Amino acid sequence: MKEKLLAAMADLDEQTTLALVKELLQNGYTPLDIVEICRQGVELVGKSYSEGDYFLADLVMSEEIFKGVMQILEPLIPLDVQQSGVPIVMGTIEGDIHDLGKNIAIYLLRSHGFRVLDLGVDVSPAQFVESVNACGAPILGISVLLSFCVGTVKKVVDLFQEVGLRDKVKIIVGGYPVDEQVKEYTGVDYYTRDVAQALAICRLILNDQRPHN
Ligand code: B12
Repeated sequence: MKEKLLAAMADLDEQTTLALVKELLQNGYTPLDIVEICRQGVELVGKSYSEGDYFLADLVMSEEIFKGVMQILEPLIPLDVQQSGVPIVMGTIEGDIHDLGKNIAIYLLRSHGFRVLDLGVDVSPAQFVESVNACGAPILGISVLLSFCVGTVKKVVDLFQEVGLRDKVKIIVGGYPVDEQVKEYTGVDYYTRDVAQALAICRLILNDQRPHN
């Protein structure tokens, strides 16, 4: 069933995708398991696009289907009403308007009681620095999907260094091109393409005492 969902996402078959999501839920899969399968599905869409088999309209379609999946899943992830404490600042890097992954990461963090300040997409290095400085956030999450925007992530890190705030904030990057090399090049503290790991990293940084579920 998991493979069928992956294939339906990759084939941009909306009806089958949504039906399978419901079926998987009934069979005990968690919303997070399903998000991960769908993420892999859209990754296949991206691969077909880069190989010339799919067009831009197909990328847009994959976004629509993913949103439909999230509409089913979101009500099942209870939002912790006691969102308190220091905020985590999050945004998509300048030049990049991809936000599906960022929004999922934010939703997951909020659903575990973290306060997250969402700066949206196309966020400049100066905006990131201003925001972290203004609210004293100990964590900054940057989403980057376009490889050519990785250099701008480095600019964010350099700007924090320049204004003397680098040691006040831990920076995590997430998104399609992130890996150990991107971490080394940009100078960020952590990278992840896995939202569950993102949650674990934030807990580690804040030494969070919330119950782990
Ligand atoms: C959907 C999509 C679009 C949609 C975006 C809709 C939206 N609102 O986000 C649209 C159609 C608008 C789009 C446009 C473009 N896209 Co596009 N897109 C994709 C696609 C298919 C899926 C991305 C996605 O949403 N994945 C699903 C999410 C859930 O996964 P994710 O982002 O990785 O996020 C997960 C983790 O990484 C993590 N995470 C993400 N962010 C963060 C942040 C933090 C802090 C943390 C902790 C975790 C975290 O949590 C998420 C949940 O697991 C990818 C293919 C791919 N393989 O990723 C191409 C892809 C990213 N796009 C690509 C391109 C080229 C473009 C365009 C330039 C196309 C064009 N010619 O115009 C434009 C760029 C527009 C711009 N300026 O940004 C390329 C990038 C190639 C590259 N190496 O740079 C890709 C890889 C496709 C390809 N193979 O060629 N795209």
